Amino acid sequence: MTSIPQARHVVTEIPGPRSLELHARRAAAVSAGVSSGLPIYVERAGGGILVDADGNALIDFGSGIAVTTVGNAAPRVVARVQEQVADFTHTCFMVTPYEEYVAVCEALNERTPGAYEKRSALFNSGAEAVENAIKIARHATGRQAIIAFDHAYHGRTNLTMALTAKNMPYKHRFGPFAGEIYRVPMAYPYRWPTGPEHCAEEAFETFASIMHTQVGEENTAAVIIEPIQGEGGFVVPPPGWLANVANWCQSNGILLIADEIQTGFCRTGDWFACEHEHVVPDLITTAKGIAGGMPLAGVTGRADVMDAPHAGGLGGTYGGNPVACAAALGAIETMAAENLPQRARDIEARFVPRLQALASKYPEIGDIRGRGAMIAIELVTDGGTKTPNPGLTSEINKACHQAGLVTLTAGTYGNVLRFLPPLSIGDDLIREGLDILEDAFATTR
Ligand code: PLZ
Repeated sequence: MTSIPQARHVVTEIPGPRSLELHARRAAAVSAGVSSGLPIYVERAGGGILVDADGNALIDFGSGIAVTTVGNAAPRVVARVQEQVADFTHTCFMVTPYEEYVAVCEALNERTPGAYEKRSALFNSGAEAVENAIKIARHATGRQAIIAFDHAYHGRTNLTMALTAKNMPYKHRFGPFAGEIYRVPMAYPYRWPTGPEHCAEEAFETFASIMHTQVGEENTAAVIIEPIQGEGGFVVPPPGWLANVANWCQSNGILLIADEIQTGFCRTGDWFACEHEHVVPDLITTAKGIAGGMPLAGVTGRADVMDAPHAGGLGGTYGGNPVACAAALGAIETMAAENLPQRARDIEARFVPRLQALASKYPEIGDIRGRGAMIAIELVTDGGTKTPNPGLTSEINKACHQAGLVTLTAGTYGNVLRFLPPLSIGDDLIREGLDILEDAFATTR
């Protein structure tokens, strides 16, 4: 348990004077290209609370974008990190290896979907994991084309910008982008033109047709997909669609890469979101929740695919840093010991009825979706036209911040309010956070 009192406590304006001071200092030191959604400067965090430099205690519905799934400074993570950091901090696994890296790969191979023999490799960030999954897929298949979906988010490096769909803020003026990336429609039930009931079938047909006529199955190395889209707005594809895509990939010798960087590690109520659909990808990318906040990422997959690149073809100075690996072992142990998949499902059960009640009052809530502790509402001007309402989304988001609740937005149209609480948050804080959201609607609208 964390020593931080699990209670919201707002003592200044948000952000308060000390945070504003730090923010001014930052403007003179930090690139303006790096921005913060809620510039309170954090000093401590744990359970479901962030404490800022002014002594405000805010409820955390963001987990640092789905990272502190086990909670901030989770005891098992802290203990392992402290021990490791005192033993040694770095040798470079490519120079002189160590056990912690191997143990994290073993845990990944064991926990990820797929009964086949697996291998893993470790990296520093989600984007780096995606880059490496693509490298491995191209090497293993001898093919070049990579397929990504509308609304996809896979990172900010050059190759992953090419995979990411949204221009602002991710791609604008940062091109040219990597080649041999093709985009296909996402099965987005709420916005499917002929209605959600036709989404699964028509989206799959369009996908298969584009693949055949514009790309060529035999040119395609891999299809990469977030089983539930994250930055794109928590888009949950209709049941069966992902399985159809997976089967189609398999029959065409195309690898399926599941990007579970945001959905993975208990976030959606199972260890991995693919499991809900009984889909077994060939490769899976993980990061975020894997290491309780320390930077670590992985690519896990079929042994024959993962072993395809020549020795020395994969790597990096810091990939699988021993301190980050120790943190991952502590985080994974916490997830299993505390049955965090179940906790994520409990959290869903606490959120959804409250959001439904809110939606019955406010027609601007067009859709409620997500799984586990990855839930969102999509805001529109009205339920009929479904015109995105980014203005209201931003106002509600700000009103929550002012009241001491950390919320995040998402979505291609900036009109999705998303909730990603740490799984260590208590029910009282969830209730209070949802009260704040309710007040935000009452006062903003
Ligand atoms: N794949 C599915 O969600 C990171 C990005 C925030 P990195 N999402 C948060 C931002 O604005 O930069 C993400 C993801 C999925 C890949 C990534 C990339 O992970 O660790 O941020 O590189």
